[in-house]
Amino acid sequence: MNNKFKNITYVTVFYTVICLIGCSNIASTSIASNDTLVSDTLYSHFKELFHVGAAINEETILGYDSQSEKIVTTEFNSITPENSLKWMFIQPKPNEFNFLVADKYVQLGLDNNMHIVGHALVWHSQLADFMQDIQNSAEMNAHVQNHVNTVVSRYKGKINAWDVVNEAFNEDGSLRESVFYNQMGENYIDQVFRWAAKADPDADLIYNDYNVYKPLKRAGILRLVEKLKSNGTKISGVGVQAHWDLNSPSLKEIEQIILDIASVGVPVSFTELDISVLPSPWEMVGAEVSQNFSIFEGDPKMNPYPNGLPDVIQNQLAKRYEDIFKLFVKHKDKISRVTFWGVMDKHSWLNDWPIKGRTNYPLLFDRNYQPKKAYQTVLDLSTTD
Ligand code: 9MR
Repeated sequence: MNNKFKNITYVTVFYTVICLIGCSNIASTSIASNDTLVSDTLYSHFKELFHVGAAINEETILGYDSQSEKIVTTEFNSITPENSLKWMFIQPKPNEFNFLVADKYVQLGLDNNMHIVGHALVWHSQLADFMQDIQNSAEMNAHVQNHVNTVVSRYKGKINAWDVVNEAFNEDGSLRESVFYNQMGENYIDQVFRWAAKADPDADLIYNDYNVYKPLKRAGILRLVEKLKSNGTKISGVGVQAHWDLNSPSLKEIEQIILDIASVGVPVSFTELDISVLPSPWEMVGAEVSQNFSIFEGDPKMNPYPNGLPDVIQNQLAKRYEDIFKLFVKHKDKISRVTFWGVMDKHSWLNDWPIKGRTNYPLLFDRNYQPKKAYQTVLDLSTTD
């Protein structure tokens, strides 16, 4: 039996229990008296349009968080490893690979017939220490080629899409002077995509970044796509991270992202969607300040909802998700995947960034693994425009 059908039974029991405990803010579809209603989960609702995924943490991958795992396997048909496939964990020392958690991650996806994402092959952050010290181009090339080839080959035919290069651009659309850029030269992205394509010709190969709503940065990314395509280098799509908040970027800006990426002939994946509801320190101190916001730690003004999200903000969050998903539905022909950056609010990275120790509410499931109003709003959307 297809695992997704088995999961309909699990989700019936799961939401019955949850609703008996008391879920005030979700509509009658959650009352598990009717399998067809309960089986309308996020991924099944949008199944004909695009994949719906979640980034999962190590606890979920290793089976230490069964409630999270249940949500992942019933609500989503795609997964991304939040941290477990990053270079510092996979290859902490030269040619010493550790695939323990990564293997379990891939197995979880295979067991549940999911679209499996690999994140991220080449990224200046969460890189192994030894890579930071390399001062020689040939050595850098050899390590990057070895990493890409070893990791992609291991999961050939299993990992469906790779974030091949992550966050390579500055905000002005120029290339970031990362260790890769400095040692391998400005064509390093093309080279890395070629190595990835050679290791698994069937995998989708994505370039992934944040702040893609900013025109200059987006222009740099679009130039890259066009350059790779004109060189005959495979690139399958642009990943738009989508770490957004209640007001920014505007719907118009989001729509422009979709239109512009589609105009260079590749689909968009929203790879890391979450909506912060907390005040932004950038608004308080201006854009030029360094990103160390420790002065705000413990400041109640910057952490206004430590004991729960007021209904008025819960409603704003639901409306924001509704508006965003309406756009996604409108442009379904240009979008291949929408992935949330996490499963439930408790584990979101946004509780600790850009200010540590806050209580944020960016996802569709709350701290008690219950669906929020935004969840229901998204599920209630028509999938035809
Ligand atoms: O969610 C990840 C968090 O647990 C890590 O501490 C952090 C380290 O940089 O990375 C987070 O994930 C990032 C992703 O890999 C790339 N895009 C930005 C994400 C949020 O920082």
